[in-house]
Amino acid sequence: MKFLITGFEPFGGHTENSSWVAAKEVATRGVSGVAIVLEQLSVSFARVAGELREAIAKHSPDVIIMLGQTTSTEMIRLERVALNMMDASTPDNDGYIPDEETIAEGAAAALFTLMPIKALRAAIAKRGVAVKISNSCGLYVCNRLYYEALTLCCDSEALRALFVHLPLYDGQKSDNPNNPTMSLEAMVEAIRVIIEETNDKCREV
Ligand code: PCA
Repeated sequence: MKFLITGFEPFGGHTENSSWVAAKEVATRGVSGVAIVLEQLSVSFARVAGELREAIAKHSPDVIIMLGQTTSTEMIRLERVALNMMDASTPDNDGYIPDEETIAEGAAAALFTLMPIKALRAAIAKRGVAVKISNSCGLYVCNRLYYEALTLCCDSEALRALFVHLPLYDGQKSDNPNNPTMSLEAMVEAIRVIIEETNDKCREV
């Protein structure tokens, strides 16, 4: 199976994005029996969907694992749902601030992942990494990306996608002393578990 792992460029005044740091580390270490390709995406409402489509056309993955950073969690967050809405209070990296804009006119208000998030949560927790299922991916660029990915999954029977929000990693602690962090090791472990479990489940079918 081929997994496309995406992470984001830095945004919001951060010099790094934990999602890209973790994505690179997962790709470097690899997972046995699995092909992993990596793409960095822009924190841009206007460009992120096109970048995802290009990455899919380039790599033809079976599974897309999208990673994003959030300062508001100390746990890995497996995102269940993407909403057909863009709204922000801070600009994206193009300087754009959407005000309750629909992503796709007339399309579903919400799209759900078909990945087995409860089984993945259990598998990650078993390795001792703090994890939870989240029912809101926010309304910022991560949700915009997830809505696109889940739309593409509706169009293609075989494609699966999951968005995972990560806390800041421990290397960002000194720049963000008031936010929770998680060790890079734990994040990489969680993502590798997601890949291993997904690969195993698909081989059983
Ligand atoms: N997090 C943002 C966008 C890029 C990222 O890493 C989000 O949660 O929407």
